[in-house]
Amino acid sequence: MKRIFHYLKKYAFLAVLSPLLMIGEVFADLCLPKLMTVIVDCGIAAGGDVSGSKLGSTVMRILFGEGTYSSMQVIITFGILMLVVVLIGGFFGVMCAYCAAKASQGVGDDLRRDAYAKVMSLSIEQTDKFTTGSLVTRMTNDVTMIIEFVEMLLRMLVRSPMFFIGGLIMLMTLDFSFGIVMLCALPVMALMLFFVLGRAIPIYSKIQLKLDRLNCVVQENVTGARVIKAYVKEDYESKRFEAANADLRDTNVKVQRIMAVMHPVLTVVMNAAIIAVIYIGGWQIDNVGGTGMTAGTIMAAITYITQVLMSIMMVTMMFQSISRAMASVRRVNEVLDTDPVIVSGNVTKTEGEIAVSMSNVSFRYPETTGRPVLHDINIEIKKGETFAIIGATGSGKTSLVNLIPRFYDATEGEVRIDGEPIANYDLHALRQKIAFVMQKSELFSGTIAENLRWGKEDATDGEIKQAARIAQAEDFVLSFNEGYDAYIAEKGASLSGGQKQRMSIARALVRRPEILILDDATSALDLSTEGKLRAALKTELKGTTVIMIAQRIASVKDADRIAVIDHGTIKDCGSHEYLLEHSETYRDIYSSQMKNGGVVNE
Ligand code: DUT
Ligand code: MG
Repeated sequence: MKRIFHYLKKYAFLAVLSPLLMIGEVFADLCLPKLMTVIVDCGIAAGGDVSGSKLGSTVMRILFGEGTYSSMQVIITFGILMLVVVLIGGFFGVMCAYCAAKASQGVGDDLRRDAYAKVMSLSIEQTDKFTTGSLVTRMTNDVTMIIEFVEMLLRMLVRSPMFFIGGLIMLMTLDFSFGIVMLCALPVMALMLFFVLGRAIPIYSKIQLKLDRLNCVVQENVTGARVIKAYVKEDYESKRFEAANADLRDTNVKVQRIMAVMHPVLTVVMNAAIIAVIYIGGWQIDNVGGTGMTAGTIMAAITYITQVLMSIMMVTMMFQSISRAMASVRRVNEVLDTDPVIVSGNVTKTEGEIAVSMSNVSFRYPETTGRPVLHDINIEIKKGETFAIIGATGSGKTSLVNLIPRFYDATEGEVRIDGEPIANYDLHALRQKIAFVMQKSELFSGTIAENLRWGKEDATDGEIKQAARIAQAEDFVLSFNEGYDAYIAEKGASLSGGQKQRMSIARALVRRPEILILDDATSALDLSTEGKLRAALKTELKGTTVIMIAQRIASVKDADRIAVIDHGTIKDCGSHEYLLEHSETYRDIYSSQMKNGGVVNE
């Protein structure tokens, strides 16, 4: 909650103004029954004789001077007065709502922005831990709950107690016995609130969890729609969705069922109190002279009772909102309070002969136990070198290169770029040096040119075309009617696997990186296209250090050095010829690929 007030500080003016305006509205509302009493008692019952009412006689004297007034004169005068009071109250009410909305939306906007910035700064392992679905709920639904709460707070915090106390005081000034009726009704209400809220509040935090779950399922199914169709798993996934949905519904119903008790009880208590007031008032008119009890007074009393009990109803609504908001605040706080594990340093520029070096590096994925994924890694990659990594699936190739742009930090040992430990680098500057083509191509909805400019925002058309040419993407790009302006669907769904890979490579090349990492980036290309690509890379990227992962010997045999990785460590390292002679693992891979059609020799 402290955090909410911290955010509200920026809107302090609105946050203070809003309750002040509310005071005006409540004041107007509390005046109305008093004015009505004059209409009923003096205007209707007494035929224009205002001598029985202090308010009536004062107002009439000021407006029309001393004398007698007709019945209609009193009714119309006070009718207009009531209208004026309603309009003033309404004006205050609207202004109050406006201020409250502005302040609460502002708070929500700031919260969302900060939470978003935080999420973007978190490392992959941290966002994985929250799950994407939950992060989305936290930034949307939970923030909305907080907005609603702040708005409620600004409007109701003043309104309810004022109505309650004001109504009670007004009731007492009408007649003391009415106050007693109210005092009898209150404990009943209090008891009910205690039971209802005590049971409902714990359920609210559960609702958020169920919503997370639902979002998670929906998100997986929407993004994985193709796979689901391919495996004809619609029924299975529907059931999973159904289950999450039903769970959310049941929890919601449970809360609503508890809350449903409230309204009928309130109505019963309210009507009982009204009956009591009418009975006591009527009895006084009949049996006790000179108490000043009139029909108008009874009517005013009924209105005040309704106002007081309604204010209690509002308090319960506030509690409801508070308890929901508490759960949401906790969840948003969890995001805001998470410190990124990958902390940026401040080195931005470096020069060195050794582009990438790793000494005694071992790595284990966070929160996993057992054998580390990588161990005893020692490599030095020279500037401009083409360094290939080959190894069985699951041997740790991707994990190894993930350490270079600090997607993860090594558990032990040190990774250096240009001789500088990567922990010292400014993260932005570090990643700017590197272009990473991921094993799984990720493209974004937009035109081809837009996607390529991702690599470098201010790239010229010439640079983009050149990158596409090197990546062997030009042919297929030009085959589209719109060429570079052709639109590609979300996640590049309208392209083939090989086209996506070439787009990703071109995107990386646009950046003109110092270090280019290709993680199995040519796996979907046929051998002749891959050959052309490799030749183009060799001639066009002279100074660039290239680290390429591949499964096929054909893809790596031209590299300056090839590292054979096996079960998380580098077994052998050297040129193709050297490895053929000295590495058994490499020979095994070589012979197995030779057997499968001799692809090694292209
Ligand atoms: N692993 C994890 N968590 C992850 C990613 C991988 O525990 O987020 C494990 C799975 C595997 C090992 O790390 O046992 C190495 O995975 P990596 O992705 O590095 O393997 P690879 O050599 O890139 O395999 P592939 O050729 O299939 O891409
Ligand atoms: Mg991999």
